[in-house]
Amino acid sequence: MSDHIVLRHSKSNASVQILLYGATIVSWKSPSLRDPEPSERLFVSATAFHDGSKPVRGGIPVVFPCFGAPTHAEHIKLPQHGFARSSTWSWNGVIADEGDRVSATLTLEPTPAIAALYRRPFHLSLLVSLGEYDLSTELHVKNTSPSTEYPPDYLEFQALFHNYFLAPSNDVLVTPLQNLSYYDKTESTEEARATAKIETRAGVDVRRFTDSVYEDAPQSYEVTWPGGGIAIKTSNLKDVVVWNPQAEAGSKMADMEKGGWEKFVCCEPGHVRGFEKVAPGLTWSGKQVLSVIHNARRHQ
Ligand code: TA6
Repeated sequence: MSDHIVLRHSKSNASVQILLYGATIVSWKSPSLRDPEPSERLFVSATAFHDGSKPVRGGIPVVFPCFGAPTHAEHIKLPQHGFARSSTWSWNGVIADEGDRVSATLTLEPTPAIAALYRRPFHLSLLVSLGEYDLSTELHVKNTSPSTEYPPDYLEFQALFHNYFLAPSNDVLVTPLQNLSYYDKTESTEEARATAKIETRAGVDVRRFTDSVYEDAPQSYEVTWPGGGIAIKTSNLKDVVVWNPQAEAGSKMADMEKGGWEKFVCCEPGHVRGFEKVAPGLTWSGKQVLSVIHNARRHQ
């Protein structure tokens, strides 16, 4: 069995490549109405690790069950951003081609390596679906606990799609985030990082080192730059993170190519403030639809 899946859209020749490692999408090539030749929409660092020693630096890593450094008692042994993006997922070998969409589903259950760090039973599935000009990813989290106790043996988790969009980072704007409450993780003290701010900008840029967690966001965003853009529509992902390390942080990352921070913006929908909780036998799902913006406005 190959270590990756390739989906190709027969009508637009769009394509997506998904690694079983981390269920990480490492390429999404899509045409637009203006340019019928598919072009890469995601950034992957040229110095990303591909040997399974650490998560791929780029593409669309899946963050589960914790975002950032773990804070929940059940997550305390886990690495930053949890284990989903550094575990090898399973694929049933099926590519579902429905004509207008082509999709594949990957699954993850506790492996010995996961169980050594995380004692909860769970079943994850990630549905990746490629359209003519869009790509959707949908994460299902099932609590497979057999418990019938009361109160229920809830599964508590965070989840996020850590999208790295290929874009000229210094010309990017993310909208609409104005008037939202957010937390600035670039602040130098824990107290400042834990203090909510209000976004005053109509369009958020990442010209400086940016690591902002917006809470209770509109679940519909546009990431645009002169002549390009991606629209994001989500369901059940109430928060969104905007990140670019710039040279300040990017130059210290072993798997970030030199100057890589000038080539991407991360706009990451998720549930990362507080924890989702799902009762035994039930399933939570969170979805994003990424669409190429065909007539991206030129910025003022
Ligand atoms: O999503 C933004 C963020 O949480 C940043 O704080 C930065 O750590 C980034 O994720 C990358 O994290 P990683 O563990 O992949 O180096």
